[in-house]
Amino acid sequence: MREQLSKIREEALVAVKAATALSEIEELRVKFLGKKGEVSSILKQLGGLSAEERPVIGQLANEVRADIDAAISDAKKRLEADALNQKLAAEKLDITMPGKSGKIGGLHPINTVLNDMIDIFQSMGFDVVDGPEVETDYYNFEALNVPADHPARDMQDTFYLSDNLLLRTQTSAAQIRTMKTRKPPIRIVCPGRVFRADEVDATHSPVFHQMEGLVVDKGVTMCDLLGVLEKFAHEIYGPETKVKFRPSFFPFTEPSVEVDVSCSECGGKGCRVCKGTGWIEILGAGMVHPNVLRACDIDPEVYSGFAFGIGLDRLTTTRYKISDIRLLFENDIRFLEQF
Ligand code: 2NL
Repeated sequence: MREQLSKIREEALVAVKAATALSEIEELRVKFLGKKGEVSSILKQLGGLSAEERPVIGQLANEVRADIDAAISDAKKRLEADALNQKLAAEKLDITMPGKSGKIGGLHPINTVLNDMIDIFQSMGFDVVDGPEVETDYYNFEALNVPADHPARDMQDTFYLSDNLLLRTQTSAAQIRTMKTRKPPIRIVCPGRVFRADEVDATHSPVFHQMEGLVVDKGVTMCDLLGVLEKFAHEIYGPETKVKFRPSFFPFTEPSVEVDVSCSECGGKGCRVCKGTGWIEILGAGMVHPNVLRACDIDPEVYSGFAFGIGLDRLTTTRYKISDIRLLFENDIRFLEQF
């Protein structure tokens, strides 16, 4: 038995030392130290020994068990350390490598222009209001004093969804709603997409962007209109820009004006951008027509107001020297990345 135990110890220590996987170690533990293992089977035979031999062999068996146990612990530690080192080597991170930066989105040039415009009007005390793109005939035309036989109401110019519903041709409807729900003083701008059944070319698109503005209070005059719009033009184009007001006509304002600024490209000498005139038209405006105030239950004998409509698309194409309005709507990333 003594020899058997020595042999078991030798065999176990060699096998454990040679093991290359944790699963192998577990197999060896079962084989040598398990309930039905080799050391246990020796211990089971102790009963057959003499009273002198039993404690001696018993002690030896326990020593063998302890030695094998220690060897197994060592081997486990060794293999676990190996596994960790392998993992660390495989997942090694080189913190000196150059980084990969993510793609950051940017603002569409129209939104950059819009944000600038909102800043300018907010600094003059205007609130921003918006409304739906699908409107009723009443809010888009009727309340704005546009008569039933006006050419703008023609199917050729406006996208009708039904007899009564249409895609808004200007953002005025949001302002009509504000006048019907808020008491003056009112000072608002309404930016948004608007729609007209235009043929597409380098300067026309059936979808475009507009910002309308409205001021209603006691004692609002044409001078307030001229001052606000001149301030706007100087903020957008620079303080040296000349501003010119021309008489015009809109059904919803009386009197009406159109506003030109001196061409920012040639300084007024005449060039391709201003078609040789030295001036660029930027907006239309006027004093709110009494019929429009009346439609909103505001007494034109007590209150007066002015309104204006500014197209964003041409402001954007002239600012960034974009030759074709269609580029603004194609969402080609190679174009948009330039802004
Ligand atoms: C242009 C000029 C304009 C308005 C829009 C307006 C709105 C209300 C009452 C009166 Cl609620 N007027 N808007 C006024 C004058 C001009 O737009 O060139 N549009 C394409």
